[in-house]
Order: sequence, then structure tokens, then C-alpha cells
Amino acid sequence: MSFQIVSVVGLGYIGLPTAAVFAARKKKVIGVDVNPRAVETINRGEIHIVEPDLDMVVHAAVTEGYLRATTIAEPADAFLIAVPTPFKGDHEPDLSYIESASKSIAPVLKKGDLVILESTSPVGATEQMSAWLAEARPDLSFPQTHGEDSDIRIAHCPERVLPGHVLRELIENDRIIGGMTPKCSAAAVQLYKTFVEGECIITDARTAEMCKLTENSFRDVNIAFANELSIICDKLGISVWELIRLANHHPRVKILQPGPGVGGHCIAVDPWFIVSKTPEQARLIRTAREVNDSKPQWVIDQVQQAIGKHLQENPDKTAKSVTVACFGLAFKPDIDDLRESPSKAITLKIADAHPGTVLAVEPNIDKLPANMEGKVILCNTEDALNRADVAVLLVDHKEFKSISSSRLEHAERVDTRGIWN
Ligand code: SAJ
Repeated sequence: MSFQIVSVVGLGYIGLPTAAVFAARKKKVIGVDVNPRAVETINRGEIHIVEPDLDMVVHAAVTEGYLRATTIAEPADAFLIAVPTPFKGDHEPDLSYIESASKSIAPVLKKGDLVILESTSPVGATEQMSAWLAEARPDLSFPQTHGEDSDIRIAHCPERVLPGHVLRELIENDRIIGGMTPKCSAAAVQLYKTFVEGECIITDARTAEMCKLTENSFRDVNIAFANELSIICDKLGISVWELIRLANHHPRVKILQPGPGVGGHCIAVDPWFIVSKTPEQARLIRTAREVNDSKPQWVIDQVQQAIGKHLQENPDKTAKSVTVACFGLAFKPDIDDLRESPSKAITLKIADAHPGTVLAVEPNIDKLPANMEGKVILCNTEDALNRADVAVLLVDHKEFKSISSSRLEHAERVDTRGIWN
């Protein structure tokens, strides 16, 4: 089996680097995205997201003719679906992007093609995707009805790369390959071996789906433990940062770091896919989500207390004359991604409640998102340090780590990441 043409559907934080890495290995890659602006940008050899070194790899892939983007699916030998899987309503998974991606590739599928779902998905989503494809193409056979003899091979191979390190992790990480049948798995392994240097480990589609959800839930539970410790330590007058550093000297203890809450579109979302399937059983996983989701409000309360303390120490001032500076809006350090960011949510809530000026420093963006315009002033680190009465550290960006404590002496501090302590 040879894969001459690979199509990647969904050219976001996962799909675009994956497409670029296949193209760098001289596969002909057709990238498909519903966003015409993203398609135009990529076809100019540029990128619409921030990820270290991705611009160079995409530029080379496009100029050498290996990568081309389009809004309408074209025939290929393998299709990788890397579209979002958010949740809706009461945290139930929303598979509508997978459904539309399936329907968009169905007309161009041909006998022998391989379709891989890379999007993080609830258990059963790969079978559901295969059912959508079968419904659209009754002339082709699929693994759920024809097993090893099916015309189309289907697998779930969840992406596991860390934003900020995507290009390295795509190549080096081990890969879980969950085929709907062993032949489907073998085909997927062959495809990924184009660029994966890690191990390709074979399982079935449902276990692969659960494996990805388990990895992110494991991290969420561990962060919830750290966040709960930070609230306990605040009550007890103990530095949580020192506490965790000391506890982690034990050879079998590895506590993660507290923060302002858990953001991004993975760790704050994926555990709910387990909870929504097995609500009675997933008690710890649900509680971890609740602990992490409640952390931003705790930070906001800390900021209110800091404003109160500043006013007490400066009785001539009113709340209107107190300037709060929030350092960091992204969901984690050294990236530009503000989606599902607790830091952004905290800054907005402070701005809604506080009658004085609220400044925001985010070195990785040039412009505030529309819902912050008029409420918050985007400024640089120097301005914020000069003007802050209350300084709130929300993201441990490298720019903030070098701020010396003497620059913060005049301000009340709320440090959710422990870098100014
Ligand atoms: N966070 C903490 N404390 C920590 C570590 C993280 O508060 O000690 C917060 C971060 O600030 C951020 C959130 O957790 O708000 C998530 O950040 P992250 O770096 O833990 O993870 P993501 O969402 O960038 O990427 C995760 C990774 N999963 C695991 O490490 C198990 C990545 O490998 C996955 O590919 C990715 O989710 C995904 O796409 O699912």
C-alpha cells in the first residue's frame, strides 16, 4: 500500500503542522479547511497560527510544491481529520465538526483509501465517523460491516503534541494507533512511519480514544491537586511553591504546579468526554474539573482583597483611582493562544467589576480580542509596572520571569504562578 497523496482536513494547531511534516517528507499534501482566509494564507506560504518554526516548514512545503490548501476536498490516498471537538450544553461532546468533515470527504473517497480521525474524541466517535461515511457512500464497504475486507480503512490516532513543541513532538512522540481492524491499524502505522520516529503502538479504536482522554484527565487531576493545595496553603499561611518543591524531592512524588485555572481546548475539555459517557463512575475526574474551573473565581477574590488592602493603605484614594495590571492573557506560557484562557476570563471579570483602570500585558499579541476592547488597555511590561497599584501575574511568560522584585515593591501582588515570590 502506498500513500502518494495525503489530505489533512482541518488546518489548525494540529492539522497544519501535520500537513507540513508530511510535505517535508515529500508527500503530496492537500490541506482542506472551511476558512478561506486560512487557505489563502497557507497558499502564500504563510501561517495563521503561532507555533515555533512552523512558518519555515510551511513556507518550504508550499514553495517546493508539496503542500497546497483548498476549501473543497479532493481525492487522496489517506485522509487525516484534525477538526475541533468542543463540548456543548452540559459538557456533552459536540461531534458536528467531525460530521461535516466526514461529509466533505465522502464524495471523493475511493476503494483502498485510509481515513484517520486525529481529533480528540469520546469513545465511539471513530465508529460514528465510519457510520457517517458509510451512509454517504453506500457503494463502498466499511469496517463496521465488512471487517478486514472493507474497501475503506478507518483508524483513530489521537494527536498528543504539546503546543509550543509541536514540530518536535510530532516526530519524536510515540503514537497510539487504534484501527477498527488490524488491517486498518497496519495501514495507519505505515502512513505515520513517514515521519514518526517514536513507536507506533497498535490497539483498537475505542481504547485509542480512551487513551487520549485518560492522558489529559491524568494531567487535569494532578493540576487540580496542586490548585487545591494552593488554596489550602493560603489559608494556612504556607508557600505552596516551597511546599511542592519540597514534596517533589520524594522519589515517587511529582506534583504539578498551581495556576489561575486550567485553560486550552484539551485538558479543560477532554475529561468531560469521560464524565458525559460514565457520569456515575467518573467521580474524581468530574471533581478535578470542578476544582480547576473554580480557581479563576478564587483568584478574582484575591485581587479584590488586594485592591481593598491598597485602599486601606492609601485612604486618600478611591477604587476608581486604583490601577490593576494583569500580566498574561494566554492560556499558558510563551504562546499567543487566548482560547479558553482562565487568564483572559479573570482579566475580563476584574475589568467588569473594577471601576478603575485595568491594564493587560500580553507580549504574544498585537491586538486585544474584540470582547476586551474598551474594557481593558493592552500595554507593554514597562508601562504596566510603572502604573500598577495591584499587579496580577497570570501567565509565566519568559518576559515576566525577569522582572525584578524591586520593580514591584510599590504594588500589591497576586502571583498565581509563583514566579515573583
Ligand atoms: N497547567 C497548570 N499547571 C501545570 C501544568 C499546566 O496550571 O503544572 C495549565 C496550563 O497553564 C494550561 C493548562 O494547564 O492552562 C493546559 O496546559 P498543558 O501544558 O498542561 O497542556 P496543553 O493543553 O497545552 O496540551 C495538552 C498535553 N497533554 C498532556 O500533557 C497530557 C498535550 O500533550 C496534548 O497533545 C494536548 O493537551 C492535546 O491536544 O490534547
